[in-house]
Amino acid sequence: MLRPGRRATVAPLPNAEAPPRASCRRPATLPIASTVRRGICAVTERTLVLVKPDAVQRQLAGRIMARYEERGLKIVGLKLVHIDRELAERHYAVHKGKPFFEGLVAFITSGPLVALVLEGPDAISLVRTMNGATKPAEAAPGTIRGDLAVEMGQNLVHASDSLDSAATELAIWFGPGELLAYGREIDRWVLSPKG
Ligand code: RTP
Ligand code: MG
Repeated sequence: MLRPGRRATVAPLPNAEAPPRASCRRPATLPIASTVRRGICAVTERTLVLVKPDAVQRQLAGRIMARYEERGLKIVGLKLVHIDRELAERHYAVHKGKPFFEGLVAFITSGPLVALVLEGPDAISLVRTMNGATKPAEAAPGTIRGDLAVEMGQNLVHASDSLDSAATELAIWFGPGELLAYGREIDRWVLSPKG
């Protein structure tokens, strides 16, 4: 029983560990979790971020992840992986057949990358805004690409661009049990009571 003023832990997604709260259940296929904030149900999105091989090689991975953490987003999944062509083609399936596809696959398989799942209110659009425009020349200062990148082909980060792509990408990159549902002490200072 949740007492007024107390925060519940995040209700888990299908591939997270604990069972969902019956009172706050969301559709199982969506990359969203339900939180009870001071007795009120609130929807919290999850999004896939890739800190791409160029960021790892440039020793920017920690600084880039710190930006998301400092914003208030919660890391609920994290791994360092060197992916093969098969996974790269699945991740970038939407771009198959485009002139840049082969270069994109070659780049994303060229070295280790960090895959992470971030959770928070409006996490999908919030992270896209933080990443900045695909072309670094068009990315606003203050964004990751606007501050740290100059080439579209080496633009440091990827993020899901919709609820649908987040659902697909979370399933591609993280298996059952690899996403953790947990509360943080700071959440009462980051998340508003009504969500
Ligand atoms: P991402 O998927 O990496 O988050 O980037 P995005 O949504 O901003 O851009 P998207 O259109 O999905 O393209 C994926 C990646 O492909 C490369 N690209 N090259 N040469 C080109 O015209 C071109 N267009 C896209 C970029 O590296 C982009 O991040
Ligand atoms: Mg994209």
